[in-house]
Amino acid sequence: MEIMKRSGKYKILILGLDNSGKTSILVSMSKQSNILSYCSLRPTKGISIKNFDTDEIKLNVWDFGGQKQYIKEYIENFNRYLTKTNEIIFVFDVQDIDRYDSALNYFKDIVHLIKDNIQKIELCIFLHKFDPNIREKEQFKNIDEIVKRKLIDKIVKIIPAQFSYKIFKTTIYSVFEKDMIMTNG
Ligand SMILES: Nc1nc2c(ncn2[C@@H]2O[C@H](COP(=O)(O)OP(=O)(O)OP(=O)(O)O)[C@@H](O)[C@H]2O)c(=O)[nH]1
Ligand SMILES: [Mg+2]
Repeated sequence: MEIMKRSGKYKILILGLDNSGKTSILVSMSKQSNILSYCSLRPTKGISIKNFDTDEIKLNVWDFGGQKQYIKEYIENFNRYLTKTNEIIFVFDVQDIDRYDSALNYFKDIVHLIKDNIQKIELCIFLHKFDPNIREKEQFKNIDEIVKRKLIDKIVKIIPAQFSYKIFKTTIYSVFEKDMIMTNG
């Protein structure tokens, strides 16, 4: 955030598997959004770049569509995308338990690629779709324990000790909620 104060510009990359909710999160950040904005969402084709400008900050957000056919190219050219990046947000869909491992593999590749840049890059992990009523559904009644064991513990193991990171539980329901549950910085 110091960099943002100095230059007024802040570049964020938002990554994660397809359908994890990245574009929806960005819609939630936009002042113009309403319920119809969510209905018209389609899978993002490649990378979609959006600017959220206020008087003080120019936020430049790169939304990396997560469908399989795009990911290989991102990994191959990631150094290019990283130029002037201040923050990376990686989104996990907590409701998509079958694809936790696939999401973790993608996350591992990204962490590996930013290892040498980390001094300048903030790493945020969103455990997304943690909806207010999630525990009422039979298949998610133990979601806290499942997320801890199958996601958080593994995420923490992937991140090298010298990295600073923040992990949040997020949902687009109840407006956009962002509940920090862990940090080492
Ligand atoms: N239950 C729940 N569903 C959500 C939440 N956020 C997004 N979704 C739904 O998840 C689906 C996928 O959302 P997108 O925002 O298009 O996902 P994406 O990560 O941008 O997907 P790609 O563009 O393919 O990478 C949509 O049906 C959203 O309505 C949330 O917090 N809770
Ligand atoms: Mg999208």
